Amino acid sequence: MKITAVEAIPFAIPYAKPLKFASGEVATAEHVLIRVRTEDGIVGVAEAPPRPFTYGETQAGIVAVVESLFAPQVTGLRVTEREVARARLGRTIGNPTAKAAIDMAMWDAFGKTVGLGVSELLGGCTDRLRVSHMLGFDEPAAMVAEAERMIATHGIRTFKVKVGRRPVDLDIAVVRALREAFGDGVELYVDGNRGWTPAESMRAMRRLADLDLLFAEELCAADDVLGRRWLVGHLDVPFIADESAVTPADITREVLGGSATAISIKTARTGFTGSQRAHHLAEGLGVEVVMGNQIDGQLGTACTIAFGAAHQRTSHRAAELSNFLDMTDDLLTEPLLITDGELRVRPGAGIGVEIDPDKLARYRTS
Ligand code: MUC
Ligand code: MG
Repeated sequence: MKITAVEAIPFAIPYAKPLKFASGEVATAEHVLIRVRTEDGIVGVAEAPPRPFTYGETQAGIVAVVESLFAPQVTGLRVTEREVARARLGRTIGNPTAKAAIDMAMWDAFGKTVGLGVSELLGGCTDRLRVSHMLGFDEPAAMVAEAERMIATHGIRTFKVKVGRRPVDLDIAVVRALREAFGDGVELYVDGNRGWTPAESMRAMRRLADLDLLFAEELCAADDVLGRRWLVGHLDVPFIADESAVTPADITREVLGGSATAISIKTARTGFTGSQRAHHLAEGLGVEVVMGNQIDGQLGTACTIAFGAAHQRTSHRAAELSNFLDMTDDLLTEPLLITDGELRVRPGAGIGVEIDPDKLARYRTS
């Protein structure tokens, strides 16, 4: 069970359709594959997606921090010593997706070592999740057409609509067009990625009040402390803290301070070990959880489904599991398949995926 090596391999896979949102844009999945090797010949895998506009990480930075700091701190540990790894990596500030990927690769190696799936090791609540699809910025007709395609091809009926543009009318037109096109047949919520001020957010939400939204997410900056509390206090839908509440301390501060009433758990930034802490905290605080997507590839998505399906609170709502559909290719030997609007936990030990060596050779950048 002892870890003998931790590798960080950068790769780049273009998107067929870039995702645009208020804080940035992703046109190529320039991610880092993390491999944890053990003395028994087991290889645990996970992917780290750099999101400079959210966490300050870059692809080169993730490779550098893993190779220079994290790999030496983790090598020699048993794959079960996740708390020791967490404490050691925690001495370095930031770098959430680099740390999370090492944690998840250790869990994958642990599951493969004992011959059990990570999802059952974490809690085994269900074997599938409903899928929510993220609609990036575009014209109303194009966003309706994309939703139509998702319904027809994958059976997806929950949509997170990216908002946060100025003037707010641009986004209001989109949400209204989606509701008019699909009626009660779809679930809709909005994510502003901090694009609006609290006052703009309030105005927009008032104008969307008749559209039966499930949630509003991160419409404005949490740093606008009083403005955000004022907004959240006036909304009649749960307000999801996403990038403003990554750590358990962030979640406690945002929820108890009245600046959030639900949270997004993203395994890409908190791994399985940190996501367990966020989940248990959400249960204790009595707030809803949505399994979020860090614009993950299929490997990251397999991690999200493993965690989300493990608990009742994370499997209740549709989970954001579909960003990989817009990539031109991926690294897995067997692609993930969304059918009837659901994605199933991968069978098999660990996370249940294998990396295709030919695809890795094609897409690795060093
Ligand atoms: C999301 O839920 O916000 C876009 C930026 C980010 O950090 O994550 C994505 C999706
Ligand atoms: Mg978000």
